[in-house]
Amino acid sequence: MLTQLVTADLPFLGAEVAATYSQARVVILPIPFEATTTYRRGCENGPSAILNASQQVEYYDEELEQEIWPVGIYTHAPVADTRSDHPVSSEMMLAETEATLCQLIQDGKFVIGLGGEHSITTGLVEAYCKANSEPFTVVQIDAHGDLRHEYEGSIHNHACVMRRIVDMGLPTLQIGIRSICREEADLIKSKPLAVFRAREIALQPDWMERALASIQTAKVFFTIDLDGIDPTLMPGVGTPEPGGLNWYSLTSFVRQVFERHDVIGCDVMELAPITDSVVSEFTAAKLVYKLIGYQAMAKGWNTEISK
Ligand SMILES: [Mn+2]
Repeated sequence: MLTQLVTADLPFLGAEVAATYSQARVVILPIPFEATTTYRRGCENGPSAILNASQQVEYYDEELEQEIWPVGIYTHAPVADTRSDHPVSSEMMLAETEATLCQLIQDGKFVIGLGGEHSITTGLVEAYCKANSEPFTVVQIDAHGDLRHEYEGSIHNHACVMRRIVDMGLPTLQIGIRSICREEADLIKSKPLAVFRAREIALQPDWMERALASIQTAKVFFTIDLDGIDPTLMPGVGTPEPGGLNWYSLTSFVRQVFERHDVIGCDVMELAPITDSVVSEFTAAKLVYKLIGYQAMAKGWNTEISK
């Protein structure tokens, strides 16, 4: 058997601007777990690729007109790592993810999870359920509904993650959907669930106002499956689908959610790097920096560089 070396990743943006854990407001949590992907494999390498690509992200955000890193960004060690020699089951991954996040929440950190396959989100959302007595909306950017009860014999398949969250009783908002099976279509109608299809996003300019208005809770958790983005911009995903959000629809929608709601946490999932192209991981890394920047603006965090 080939022993795969798991080398230590660089911190998000680079060691030069990394905060210590106690200083950090933001924690990047890599979860390089892959067990149930069904088409192109490789998402267990997603977090490392994003961290490496982040070394090339400009510190100054030209949209927000300031450097964001002084808010304090700490990169956690990977959890539920399927690249290691120890087998990690879906149940172990969920338990480890939830336990790690519970501690980070208790320490007052704003956490961005990096996947890894989308099933990880169940563990993250479980931790926020424990920490929040009031309900929050899970806003999902994705090409797929992920609403199957089970897939290929597992209820923890990545194609089932939003069904687990609907079963928790949390409100959801799905953005960019363009691939669902009959079971999912029936569930969307019968519940009914709030879904904005990719087609309507491309063709109806008022979609964003309507989507924002549909969020009924003050608190929001964001789960971003990178395949929600147009695959010409984001080819490095396991299950690409034609259509999808462009960069400006995505970032302006995300920014407005941060401005209008209390975003309690985020994840960026399913990056499966492509050899000889850095477009996908760089776009994902820039998106992560945007999430931090939008939260910094919304919360009024100090971005002054302390001397
Ligand atoms: Mn998904």
